[in-house]
Amino acid sequence: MAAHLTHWGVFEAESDGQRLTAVRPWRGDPEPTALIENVASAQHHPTRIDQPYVRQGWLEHGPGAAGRGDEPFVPVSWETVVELVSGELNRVYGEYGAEAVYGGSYGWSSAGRFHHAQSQVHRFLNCLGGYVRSVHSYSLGTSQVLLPHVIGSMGLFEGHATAKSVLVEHTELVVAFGGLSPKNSAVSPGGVSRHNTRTWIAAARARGCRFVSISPLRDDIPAEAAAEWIALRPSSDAALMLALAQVLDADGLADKDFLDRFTVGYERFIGYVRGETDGVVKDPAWAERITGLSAGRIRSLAREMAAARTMINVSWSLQRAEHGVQPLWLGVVLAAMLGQIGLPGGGFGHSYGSCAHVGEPARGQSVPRFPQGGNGVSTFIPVARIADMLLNPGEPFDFNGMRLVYPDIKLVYWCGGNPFHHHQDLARLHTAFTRPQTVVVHDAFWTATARHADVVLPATMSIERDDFGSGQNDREFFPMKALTRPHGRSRDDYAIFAELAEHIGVGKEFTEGRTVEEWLRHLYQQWRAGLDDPAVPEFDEFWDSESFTVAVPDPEQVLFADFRADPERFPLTTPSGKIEIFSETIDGFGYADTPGHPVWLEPEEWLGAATRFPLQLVANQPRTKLHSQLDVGAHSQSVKIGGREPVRLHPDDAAARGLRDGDIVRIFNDRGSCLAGLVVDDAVRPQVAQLSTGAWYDPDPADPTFCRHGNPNVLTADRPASTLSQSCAGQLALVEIEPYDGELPDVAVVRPPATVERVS
Ligand SMILES: Nc1nc2c(c(=O)[nH]1)N[C@H]1C(S)=C(S)[C@@H](COP(=O)(O)OP(=O)(O)OC[C@H]3O[C@@H](n4cnc5c(=O)[nH]c(N)nc54)[C@H](O)[C@@H]3O)O[C@H]1N2
Ligand SMILES: Nc1nc2c(c(=O)[nH]1)N[C@H]1C(S)=C(S)[C@@H](COP(=O)(O)OP(=O)(O)OC[C@H]3O[C@@H](n4cnc5c(=O)[nH]c(N)nc54)[C@H](O)[C@@H]3O)O[C@H]1N2
Ligand SMILES: [Mo]
Repeated sequence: MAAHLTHWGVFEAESDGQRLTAVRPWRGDPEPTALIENVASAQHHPTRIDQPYVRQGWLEHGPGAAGRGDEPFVPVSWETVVELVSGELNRVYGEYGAEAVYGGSYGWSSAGRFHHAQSQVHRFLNCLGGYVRSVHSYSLGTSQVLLPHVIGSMGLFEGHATAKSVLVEHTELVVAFGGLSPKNSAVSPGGVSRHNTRTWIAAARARGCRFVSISPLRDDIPAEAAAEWIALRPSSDAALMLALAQVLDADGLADKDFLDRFTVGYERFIGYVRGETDGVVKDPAWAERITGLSAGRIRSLAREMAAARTMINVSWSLQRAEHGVQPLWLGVVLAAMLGQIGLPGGGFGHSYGSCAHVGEPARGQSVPRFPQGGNGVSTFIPVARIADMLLNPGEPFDFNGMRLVYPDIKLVYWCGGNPFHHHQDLARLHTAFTRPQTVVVHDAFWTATARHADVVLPATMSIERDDFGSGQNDREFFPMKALTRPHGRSRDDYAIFAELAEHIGVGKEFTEGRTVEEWLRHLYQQWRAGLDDPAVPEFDEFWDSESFTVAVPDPEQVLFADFRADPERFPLTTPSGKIEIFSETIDGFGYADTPGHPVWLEPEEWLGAATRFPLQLVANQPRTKLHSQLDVGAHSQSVKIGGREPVRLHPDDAAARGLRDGDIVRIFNDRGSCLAGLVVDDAVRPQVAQLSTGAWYDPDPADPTFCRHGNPNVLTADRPASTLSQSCAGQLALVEIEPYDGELPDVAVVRPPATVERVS
């Protein structure tokens, strides 16, 4: 049995050289997840890409030929495809320069540090002169822009947070905006060795900690929390938080000493809360009308928060929505008003339920990475502006105090991501993808993105190659030996880029003359030499071991403890060195949708403004897979209804529409529609429909706005969360649901696309 690391956990498997014959969770994992079942069942699925393919029109008529996403593919040899891609790269770099190549290539790809797909494609494109890149993530695009202005750059995606073990010991009340989802903390970028969500929550509960989950879904927090469920209207958290602040202020419960010493701008903010600036007191009665919660409960909750050691947890989902800046910033402000930031178990968390690594104490050592080299192009976009960029070359736009211009992209290179899963308003993206002359995609599967490419290069899965890896903040660093040989004629991304680079004449720059094995050894030895720690084994010993346990210097870490102890010596990296409740910087940008302190702003799509589309769609992360990965795998397929993704609806809303459990329904709004299988469930707040992301986009050939499979991104708006962040707001949208009476179309995306033999 050999251990293997995935973003959703570690498994042990046997293999007959071609396929995994036995898969079971790694012995060390106390809370393994069923997501590991997707791997073996998907490996040789018919949607696995078995060899290189080129779109027929592109092959016959050259770059720019129409028909992308709609045409059959022609199987070609590796020799031919290397000729074609290197020739096309030479042409585009030669005619238009590196500024015409988009290589942002956002996506999670697979665990494993060396074969990390983004590192591979970025290094390759850097050898050719560079590429237009993307900044920030779909995960945390608002936070990554806002928090440096408000609390400083605190290694957010690295999960900088007070350790969960400290919460277990000290926290008396967890107020979890967006819950503490056990499905989300199954996952972490790079992998998770020991899942512990239920364990830490049960331990805290056993000690007497109370949990309040503020969320449209009851099961956004594990049963072990025995949580109070406060089912607010989605998108109204900012109003609730303002009312909590109002009660703290009116009752004299705000910690004045803390606010004076550690924050700036409180007076301007509290003037707004008191109604001094706009004549509206943001009290619980005001918030009741917006949130749908009782004013009495809002008032008592504020008092309970002030009376206890309270952790305010704001899930990442709240900032992946229109005006996502506001509840995030208000979470920090509330924690500052309670005066518990920097104390064990109190303060602000972001977010213990969003990924497994949050609240795992920081490692003493990083792990080796594949170097990407230098990018010769400085132009970039905020990651979620991909469609805007392709549709509006030369157009200016605002972002975080800058005025940027969209470049004119001729060639898109994607390796390790699935924009036709992750981006909003997929029909618009479909149009945007008609603009470049050429699209090259590497993937292991015929995802919708591969189907929107001109050249499709078949990548290996991580089980088919040698690597090593470790998740963010994870204590185990694993060798990852190949478990099987590659499927069909697929190749490692590294091997593909090495051959292309060789053909273009930059082979030496890309490979430095090393094979995969030599790179693993080299990167490891370089890393080990930098550590100067005799406890770290030599490469050969590491490679033959199950894993190496990395040191953790401060297992009981408390976020901002230093700052609280000595703010002069350990200032925050904000302009004032303090927590900015009012930001002169943001105020100075003059964005109407992001004033200098947090406020309540009504979104365009929320229940308070719902008319024709009376349901709030929650398009959250899927429970049975990671994003769109291995959607054809057994665990993901086990919850589909009639082959469609499940949508959950409250019994009252189902009854009002004459819908029953198991029905195939049509979900729609003005942007698009999709089919889904209905699950009637009172764990969903009335007026809410939950359809997770991840079903492979399966457009009707005549209508890209209609997905036959249930991808919610045909329904979401491609609207930035704010001008400040230009980030993804895909979590929420307004929709209606009706019975689907038509003849049920096939889900075609679970089969490979049409192919034709080469004509000439
Ligand atoms: N409506 C809505 N949309 C959302 C969100 C939401 O909350 N609501 N959430 C957003 C968030 S937070 C995220 S992070 C994104 C996720 O979006 P993505 O990260 O793009 O989604 P994945 O499905 O993980 O895509 C990874 C792709 O890489 C491929 N792959 C895996 N390993 C390799 C490899 O070694 N080489 C190559 N070449 N390919 C490989 C997989 O087959 C898969 O197709 O989605 C976003 N979209
Ligand atoms: N199983 C699994 N785990 C994952 C992933 C996956 O694809 N599958 N993806 C990973 C990635 S890339 C990321 S970025 C993280 C994302 O982590 P999160 O952003 O925290 O995850 P989501 O599931 O999108 O949202 C969490 C919950 O927020 C609630 N919510 C939505 N809108 C509102 C609102 O307006 N107010 C309140 N109070 N609650 C709201 C929803 O009920 C939802 O279930 O998850 C990671 N974990
Ligand atoms: Mo994410």
